[in-house]
Amino acid sequence: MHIPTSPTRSGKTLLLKKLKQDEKIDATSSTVPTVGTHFTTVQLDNMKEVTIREIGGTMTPIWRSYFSGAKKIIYVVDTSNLCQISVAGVLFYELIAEPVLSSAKILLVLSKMDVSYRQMRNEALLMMQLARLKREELHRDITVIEASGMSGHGIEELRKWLEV
Ligand SMILES: Nc1nc2c(ncn2[C@@H]2O[C@H](COP(=O)(O)OP(=O)(O)OP(=O)(O)O)[C@@H](O)[C@H]2O)c(=O)[nH]1
Ligand SMILES: [Mg+2]
Repeated sequence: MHIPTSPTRSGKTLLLKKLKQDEKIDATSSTVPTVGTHFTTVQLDNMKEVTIREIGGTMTPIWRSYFSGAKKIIYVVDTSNLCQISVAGVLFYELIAEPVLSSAKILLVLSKMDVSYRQMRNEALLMMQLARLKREELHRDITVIEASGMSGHGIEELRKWLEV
């Protein structure tokens, strides 16, 4: 299982920390950019464990080499920074068009919701042309959630998605 990214610091590491619940997170929390990839094991409610591999933002040029065998993909987009949405959209398209991921379940996480507005979320989806992608890629199972590793918003939803 992987968490690919958009090129800027979209919030993957903080989201995983929050999901793992092993550290208190508040406004003073900080992360360092993930160098290469990083494995995190998360305990789910149904006594199962999942291992998630974060693919650091700098790894997108070679992220294909990590795709084979992935059953679920979590793609994290920073909704508080619309300047990088078009790049995030292109990479997302690359992801869903990838043949080795044709049967993978895809979760699109709109992150940093604590510092973005609802209108920005709608703009982000429009700019990523999600409606069109869903129409044209009907066979794809794409779920969208809003989340924040800082406030914990959406973490339960993310957990549920990992459980099924
Ligand atoms: N306000 C706010 N800031 C966040 C949130 N998530 C992450 N950040 C901040 O955004 C920056 C990048 O977060 P990371 O979690 O390291 O991002 P990343 O996607 O893992 O980045 P790379 O590993 O470089 O690909 C850090 O300064 C975080 O504190 C969030 O939900 N809300
Ligand atoms: Mg990271």
